[in-house]
Amino acid sequence: MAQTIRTDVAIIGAGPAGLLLAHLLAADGVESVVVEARSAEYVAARIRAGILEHSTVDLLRQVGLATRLQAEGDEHRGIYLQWPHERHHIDFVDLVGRSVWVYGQTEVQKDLMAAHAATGQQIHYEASDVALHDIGSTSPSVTFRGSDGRAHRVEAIAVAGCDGSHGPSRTAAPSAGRQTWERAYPYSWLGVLADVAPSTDELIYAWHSDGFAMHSMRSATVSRLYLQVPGGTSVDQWSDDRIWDALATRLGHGQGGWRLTPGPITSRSVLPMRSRVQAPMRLGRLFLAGDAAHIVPPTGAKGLNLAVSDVALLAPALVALVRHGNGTLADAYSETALRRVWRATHFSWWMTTMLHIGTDPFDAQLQLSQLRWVAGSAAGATGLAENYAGLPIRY
Ligand code: RFL
Ligand code: PHB
Repeated sequence: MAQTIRTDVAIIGAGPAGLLLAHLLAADGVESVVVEARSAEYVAARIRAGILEHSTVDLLRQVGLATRLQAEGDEHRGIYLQWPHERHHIDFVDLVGRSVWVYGQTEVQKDLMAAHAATGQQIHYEASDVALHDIGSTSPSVTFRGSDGRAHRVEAIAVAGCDGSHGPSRTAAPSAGRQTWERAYPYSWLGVLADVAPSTDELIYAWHSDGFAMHSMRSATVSRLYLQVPGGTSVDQWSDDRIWDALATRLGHGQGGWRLTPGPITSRSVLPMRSRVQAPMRLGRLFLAGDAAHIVPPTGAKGLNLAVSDVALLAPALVALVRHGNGTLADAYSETALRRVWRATHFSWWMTTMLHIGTDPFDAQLQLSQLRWVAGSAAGATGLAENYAGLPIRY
């Protein structure tokens, strides 16, 4: 016999979308139970995104989750956009009056886990066989096997699918009721973390004929760097020396006196690049948020920020539904969220295709022309700044 748990909202996935949703719901007196496939240690240690846009930081501040972010994060005015022999600063604060923050997703995740533990609400890590039931009815449920091997059933008023691109939520509804748009890119990113002070004060996005490169950071002593590599690349093909040599070439070591300081690499991984949007984001009493509904390539730094903006729209909709039986915001959720999702999807595709090298030399000339226009014209630079620093949550 499954052990039955009754709650207001069953949340699948304890990533940023799931845990932030639990936090926002708890602040309005709505109870939730979170079900997560991985262990707490694994979830807390995953290395992923690094940039928080303006509206994400505002929201985290409003809900009391920004204490460590403000003490340990780093506020940036903009980014550098470069191609061989030219580096241009795009100053978001001057252009659109908004900044971004460098604060790793790992840190956001730890803050969310600490806040969740403080509310005393239920969370089940290391859950297996997670399945959704009756999402078309007004009494949906989620079943799973707990880490102790026992069967559980969470009965709720609504289910939030925050379980990323490989979780069960996005395919829980009949395929006839949903539509998916996808774009696979023929390249990946090789990402490394290195124990060395960043060689730049703000992020560098570099176009180079050998392939795109990016210099990001996590702290005053930890750098995060990326290289465009062909799809299907294995990390074993890249020694530390090969990585630092490629970064030096593509990022312009020696140009205008700029130096890239190498250091010990502590982690490396290959990240495939794709775009995917699924609609609608609401299927009966199942609401999708974050990577469960959409994936963007990381070039626009939007994945984590979109997870946050989805949840900022979803939380008040679920509060109205659960506490007052009012479905107006819930009915509008998918359409409202998708407007912002498509804007970020276009921006991420645009940054990706402007900066990554393909096979066509004509495309390369168009990319350089586009980069010169973006960096050299107030209209071009403002478009990039407005999208990168982030649009309002209700876009
Ligand atoms: P998450 O963070 O993937 O969290 C989903 C959670 O659901 C759990 N889960 C399940 N739980 C229960 N039952 C199941 N059957 C489940 N299956 C999965 C997972 O274990 C996980 O804890 O999604 P969320 O919350 O929507 O947040 C989205 C962001 O994490 C994501 O958009 C970004 O991190 C994207 N991303 C990056 N973005 C950047 O801007 N820069 C980066 O460098 C960057 N690196 C990355 C990334 C995403 C990655 N993934 C998802 C493959 C690197 C990776 C590896
Ligand atoms: C990162 O620091 O991991 C990062 C920053 C900006 C991006 C992608 C990744 O566009």
